[in-house]
Amino acid sequence: DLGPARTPTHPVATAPVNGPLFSVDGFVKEFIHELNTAQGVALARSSVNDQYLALARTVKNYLMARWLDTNRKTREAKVKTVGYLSAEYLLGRQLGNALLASDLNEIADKGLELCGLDLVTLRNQEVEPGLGNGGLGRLAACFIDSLATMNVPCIGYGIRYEYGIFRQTFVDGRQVEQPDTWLALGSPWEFPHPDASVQVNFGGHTEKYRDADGKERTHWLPDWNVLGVPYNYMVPGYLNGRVNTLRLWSAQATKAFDLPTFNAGDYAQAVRAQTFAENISKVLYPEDSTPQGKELRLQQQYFFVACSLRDFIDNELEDDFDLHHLDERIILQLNDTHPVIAVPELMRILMDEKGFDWDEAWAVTTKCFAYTCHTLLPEALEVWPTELLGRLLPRHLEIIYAINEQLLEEVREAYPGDELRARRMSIIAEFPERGVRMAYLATYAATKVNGVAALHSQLLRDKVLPDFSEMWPDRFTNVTNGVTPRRFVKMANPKLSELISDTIGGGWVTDLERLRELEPFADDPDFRAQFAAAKDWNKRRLAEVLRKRDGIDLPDGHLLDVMVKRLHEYKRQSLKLLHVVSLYEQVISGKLPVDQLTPRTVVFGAKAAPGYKMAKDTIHLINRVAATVSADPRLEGRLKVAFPANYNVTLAEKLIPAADLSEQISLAGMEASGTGNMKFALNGALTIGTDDGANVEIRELVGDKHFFLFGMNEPQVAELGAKGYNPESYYEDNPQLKAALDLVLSGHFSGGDQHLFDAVVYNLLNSDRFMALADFQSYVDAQARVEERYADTDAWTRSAVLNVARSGFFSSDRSMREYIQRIWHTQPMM
Ligand code: 9GP
Repeated sequence: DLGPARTPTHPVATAPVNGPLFSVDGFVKEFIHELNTAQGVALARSSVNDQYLALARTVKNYLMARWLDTNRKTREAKVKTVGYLSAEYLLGRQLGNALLASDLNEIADKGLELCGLDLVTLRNQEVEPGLGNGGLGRLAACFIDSLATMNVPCIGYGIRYEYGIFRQTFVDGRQVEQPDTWLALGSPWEFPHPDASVQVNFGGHTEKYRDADGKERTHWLPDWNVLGVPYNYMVPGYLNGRVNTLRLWSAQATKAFDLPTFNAGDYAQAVRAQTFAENISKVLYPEDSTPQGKELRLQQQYFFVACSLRDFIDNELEDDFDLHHLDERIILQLNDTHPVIAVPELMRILMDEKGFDWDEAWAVTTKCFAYTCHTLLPEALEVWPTELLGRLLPRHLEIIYAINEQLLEEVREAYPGDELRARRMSIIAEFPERGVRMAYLATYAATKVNGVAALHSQLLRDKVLPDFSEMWPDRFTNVTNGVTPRRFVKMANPKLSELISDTIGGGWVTDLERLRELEPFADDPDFRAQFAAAKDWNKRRLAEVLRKRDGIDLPDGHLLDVMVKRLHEYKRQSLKLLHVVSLYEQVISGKLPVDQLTPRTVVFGAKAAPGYKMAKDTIHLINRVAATVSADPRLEGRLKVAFPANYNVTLAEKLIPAADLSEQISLAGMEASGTGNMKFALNGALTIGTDDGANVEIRELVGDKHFFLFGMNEPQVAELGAKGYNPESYYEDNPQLKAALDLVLSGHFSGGDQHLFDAVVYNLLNSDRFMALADFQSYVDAQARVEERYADTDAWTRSAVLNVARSGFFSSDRSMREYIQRIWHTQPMM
């Protein structure tokens, strides 16, 4: 008996209990059973890991019936499904979310207590699946959470990397990467289905032949293949009984691949072959926003989309389904260009395997895809060399050429004589080498193309794809990103959640705009006091985490100033660092009396791509500054810099709720959206930020007075770039900036070594592609306004409350609603 499915808007406290697990006794029985049978240990002899695994399985068992039920109902209803194609899912820990979604927290807590165990300890045992780099992968995880909660059929398709994003450690302040062995202690959340494996082909050549009707057809004769093994994960909706599926593919060698070698007696070579095949899903590429055009990465991309399309067509549709109507059953969302090879793959399936002619296949394909672009950095838009693509996927390259011919024909027809335009719009780039512009291919094939914040979508139209948006203006749209309030408020910030629910009821968890009802309470001193108390509690919790995890002491009573995101020059961690160095320099040189310094702790969290030297040098410099500043007695403990290693979702869930100030300081026009910015605002931090990405919308919504804006806007950046930007002139003209940079150059942070940080400093002085020096003074001025507001506790808390109350727009539920209405045209199931 599944019991009645509850509507998500019900407050948790009044929810009826249902099912056998919904009693403490039932829960304990199941837990002990799992411990005994799956782990093979008695409670008295079990390790924390045994206990965690048994608990995870207990919760999973509870969700299991709902999952099967969801699958059955969805299949029977034959409704349209969202096929979210993403190379990354940055899931974060699963247990807490599963407990929340199934309303088992209290029962688990009590049940474990009866066993003499502590839920928090068991939760902390989980190693998060870090199958993503940053914002793009985390967004995918938020989106699938929202779709499940909104009762919308969705299958998330991706790759089960054996090693996710590397574990960052610091050695003498420098980043050292360690492999992320997230599977080592067991992976209770996944269901492998080797029986449902899919074969994926690579290499070889194509041949033409005539079919029975005399039509010319093409045949791909690949020369190697691998198996894709699906691993299913549950994606539970919040208190609604729906459990969607995330299907991640793992690569294995096929028999065909290694048997001939093995039979020939070369055992070692056969094993090497196996390793070669399994390499495909071995490791997540750690580049964020700037992909490396590596062969293995293209293999990964094709591997997972080929598996996913095959899986959907063969396993999710009825045997006799007419693929001419494929768009009635699936919309494939391309998360950035990584899965775009799915476009020629679907064409290939329809033409070469299902006998469609070109026009039929194209008509279906163009209805089945939509494309989201997540970047503006030109170097982040993937272009695959035709040499590589043709070697790995010869049939796909032929199809891409044919698609391009058709595109160019359309362009020439629409703009006769404009050969330059045709060349600009060609999917095939000629320089610096012949390559396939995956963003153009996606744009041409998709029903809709969207950016991820209003400004970004505008710039996408105007600067990245201007010819396409001129030719097909209706194809372009914007959906501003969002984040799931379940994980990032309800779960991460229990005290604030309690206060909100006590004040306006629990409906906000699935209807985040209701946070607006908090607005009047910004003027209620009692409410403000409780709000501030929740923030203090979060700070104490963070202090405990950082002490245990990193040996970092977080001082009491400081403004907690947080910059957490990937280390990238465009995000400008160097600008934040210059501000810190400048404050420090002013105190030690006597320009600023130490008692006039606002007590402040600056926390950085950032991983750098292992091959990104400037980013790694910046990390090194931050760590050196942190060590020097935090230890200097002249600051009397009023300024501290902390850089906990290995920032990840788990740490974010502790850091973000504790923050007072959110640093969103990218050069305007560079950050597509940002999603950290939303999480901070929703947790009552005030933002200091540029007019970039979703900051623009955050500021509009929370109000100018409650957001610290600084720096050039995008047109000003463009103008300065066009005029010729000379960073050194800012250094020469601004004594405060000069003093800060000179202090770095003096060797003060590097034990007297005056050249250790030359690369960072001279890059700023001579090139500064992201114009940190140009925005320095404006940033420092805005920080002064921050300090002024912070000194007035009531005014600060009032602004913080208003940030929460006015940020309901940034729920990923709202993003999903917009995708559904404007892009996917799918329906929630009743
Ligand atoms: O850099 C963007 C970030 O601004 C955005 O919030 C995120 C989700 O849309 O995507 C990031 N883009 C990438 O990681 C690569 O395009």
